[in-house]
Amino acid sequence: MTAIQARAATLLIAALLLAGCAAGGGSSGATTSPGKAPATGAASAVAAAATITIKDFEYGATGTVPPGAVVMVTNMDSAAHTVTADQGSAFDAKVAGSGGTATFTAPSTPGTYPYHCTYHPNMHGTLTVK
Ligand SMILES: [Cu+2]
Repeated sequence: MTAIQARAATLLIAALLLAGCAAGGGSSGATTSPGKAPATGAASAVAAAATITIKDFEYGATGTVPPGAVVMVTNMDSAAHTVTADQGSAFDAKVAGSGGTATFTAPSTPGTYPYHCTYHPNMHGTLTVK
């Protein structure tokens, strides 16, 4: 191998390494962005993808949220409530009354997640992750 060939080979390896790093960084960034809900118009990554408003001991419409999305809960009742997954420990948010708010992270696995209030077992809602 001549000196020129050796140098060319070194440059080629360096270029491949750089390309590999750039591709890796780009793909990891791309995997996080689909988690955001485009319909909400949220400008910030920390903005809630969905909101559940509790009023008169009823959960407002939750709609569908992306996996791992941040869901905000607002409680308009004077009594405290929770948003607790019926099965497992997928999520469990306690929300103080009189306009209190709390956030929880939606499960990363798509599916339908029924939830309830631990204080008022007659309160039920459903969170859809898709
Ligand atoms: Cu309650």
